[in-house]
Amino acid sequence: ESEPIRVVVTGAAGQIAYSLLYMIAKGDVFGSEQPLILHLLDIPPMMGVLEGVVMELSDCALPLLRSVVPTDDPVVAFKDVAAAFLVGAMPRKQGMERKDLLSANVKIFKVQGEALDKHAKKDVKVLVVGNPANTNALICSRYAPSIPKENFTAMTRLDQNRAQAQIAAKVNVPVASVSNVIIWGNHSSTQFPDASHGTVHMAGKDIPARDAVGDDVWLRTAFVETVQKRGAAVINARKMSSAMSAAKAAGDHMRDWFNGTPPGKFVSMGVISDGSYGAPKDVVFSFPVSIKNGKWEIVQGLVTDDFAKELLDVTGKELLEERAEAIAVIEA
Ligand code: NAX
Repeated sequence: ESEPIRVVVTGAAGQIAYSLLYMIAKGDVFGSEQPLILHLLDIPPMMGVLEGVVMELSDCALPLLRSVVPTDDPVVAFKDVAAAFLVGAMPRKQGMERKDLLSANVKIFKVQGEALDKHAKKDVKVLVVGNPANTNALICSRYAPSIPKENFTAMTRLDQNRAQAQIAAKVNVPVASVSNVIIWGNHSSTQFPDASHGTVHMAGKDIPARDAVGDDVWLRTAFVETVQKRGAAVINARKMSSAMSAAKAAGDHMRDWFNGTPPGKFVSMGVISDGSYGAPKDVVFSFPVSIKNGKWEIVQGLVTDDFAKELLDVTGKELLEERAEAIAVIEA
């Protein structure tokens, strides 16, 4: 039997973690053969709530879960971890813009970057969920110089899943029939959900999503806006931000990073930009990636038209602004 791996979830007393911890602990992410030790980090006022989460994990009687380490100390939380889900942050409230969150949250990710640098495994895979996710991932990586930059990623998988669900509903196929829909740029309202390289599996073969949808105007307007504003729509309806779907997406992201993507298929992840597709360099930008042996590569050679170039430019500019604001906050 394999040795247990250590996995940390921050914000472990929060609502995303409440769904995510169960998924991880039952084997949905690292596989049904991989035993786990879960490290749960939250802040001191949440330790009582966290104790309840620990009780419930125990009461789930999950065979893969070998032990649970609840803590408010980043040193304990990040010790020897192979995977880190950085969920903990101040969540966006109704009517709040993501920018308002930036100053509060980048400081958290500086501290956690430093702790990862000192205590985590050097090949730790880090997924930042807490917003502003892309910029938090960038800051975290900067304060963890002994860990490769490629190991810090930000979650845009929820946006991808939302986009693929919209296409599936439009075409009336099961969601698993839709692939290769791309989220470009920032996990924010400037993101560009792009179905122009997507495929839909119908009648035994993959056909272009554009042909399956048969409505380019919809793909450039209502589709884009619905995906961009889906987070806000969920908040308006539920009075709380997306949690079940965010947890599912975080599990999808990490599972694919560890296990790889099938030939010809790609997924979207916020990764350190090398300037591909005209994106600014050295920001965490969501690109289509294919994954093999635990390493992602940006999919090259996709043709982007003027409409796409314009939207890529807008979201890239926002990431440059966020980076400048984040650095100003940290250096103040
Ligand atoms: P909750 O407020 O339910 O939980 C957050 C938890 O983080 C709380 O228990 C809080 O005490 C804890 N926390 C705060 N500071 C911490 C620190 N320094 N160290 C450890 N824990 C800390 O929020 P939840 O709904 O779970 O959302 C968490 C984050 O995910 C938010 O930033 C939210 O904006 C972000 N989201 C990101 C998404 C994405 O696609 N990238 C989508 C869903 C979600 O909106």
